[in-house]
Amino acid sequence: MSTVSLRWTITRDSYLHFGERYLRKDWNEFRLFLPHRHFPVGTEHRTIATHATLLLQHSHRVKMANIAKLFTVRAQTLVQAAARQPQVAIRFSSTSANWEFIKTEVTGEKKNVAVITLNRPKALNALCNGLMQELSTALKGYGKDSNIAAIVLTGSEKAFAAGADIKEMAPNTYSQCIQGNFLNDWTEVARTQKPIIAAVNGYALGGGCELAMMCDIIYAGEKAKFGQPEIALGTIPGAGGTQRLTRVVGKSKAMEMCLTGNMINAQEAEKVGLVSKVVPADQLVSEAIKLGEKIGTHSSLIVQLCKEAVNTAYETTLQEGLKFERRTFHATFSTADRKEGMQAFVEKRPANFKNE
Ligand code: CO8
Repeated sequence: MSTVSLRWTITRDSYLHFGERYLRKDWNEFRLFLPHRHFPVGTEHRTIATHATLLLQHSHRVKMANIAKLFTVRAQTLVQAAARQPQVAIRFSSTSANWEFIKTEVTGEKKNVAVITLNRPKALNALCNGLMQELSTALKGYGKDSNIAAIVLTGSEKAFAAGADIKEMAPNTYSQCIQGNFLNDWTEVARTQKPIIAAVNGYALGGGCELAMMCDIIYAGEKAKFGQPEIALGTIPGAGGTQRLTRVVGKSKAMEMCLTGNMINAQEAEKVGLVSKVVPADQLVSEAIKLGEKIGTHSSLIVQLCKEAVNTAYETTLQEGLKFERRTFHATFSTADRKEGMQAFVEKRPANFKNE
């Protein structure tokens, strides 16, 4: 069947015009609602409208009638326009054009890999509060989106992130840090249930290195540099530099990095196990996307359990971890995907996972 393509972008202005009136949700919440959806040619606008309506209702329990008003007219226009472009797939998506400090896109052959790009080039992607809030919002959105199999987090060729924003942080006092629970909201990356891959080109320093370590897998470009230079600023790492780094590279290397502030290059980072692969800088993001796509060929339910089991290795003793792993392994036998995976092997065909 031939397919048609159309990207429907809801801009902030059009949302303010329709959405706030009917949905009474603010723009930041709304823009994460509509993940990328595909509709075959000939899909009636009513179907699309209903689909969007259900999605919204499911996400935010708002009144069906109100949402329907918003979508019926839009969907009609969408289908008419799609019929005039008989080549590509209909893409029904919300825009992310209003981010200030990040860029987001959904990519990969099956459109199931989200790429979040830190985008403060003038400050080498220094992690200011605004950037961390946007990152957190984007991650929560992709975390809830069942179409997304994996997330890639990247920066620019010069810097993944040069650390927390020193200029923003400098005036903080001890009591403000304590009372405001500084950095408490900065760990969404470590909380997300979806697999997340850091694609690090250039500097990953301080909070930048810590952010990469919160991800599940780190790929590095050939010129990447990792370091915990906080000591030179009269402070110490605050989001895992003394903890995650030590667990990954061992005490001696972690001490050396944290006490001197010296950086290590990509090749050394691979040698000590901080990164799993070093690739040419210009291929880094596409390699990370390929990795996300490969993960996306498996059952997302089982991927989630597997991620949890590996993470448990960091949190518990070996015996407790082994017990958790065994029980989780047993639990997979209650899933349809375990049954399908083994059946497919026996029948010598690819598995058709349903994520159930
Ligand atoms: N914060 C604020 N601005 C920064 C930062 C930063 N971390 N890093 C770079 N910039 C700014 C510079 O001030 C400069 O801006 P301007 O042009 O306005 O002066 C611009 O980015 C370009 O930087 P440079 O001119 O210094 O570029 P160079 O190529 O000469 O040097 C370096 C690149 C080596 C990366 C250098 O910029 C540098 O040393 N940066 C600071 C690195 C650092 O100390 N990082 C640790 C910060 S503390 C921290 O991260 C605490 C962790 C808290 C937890 C976070 C949880 C996620």
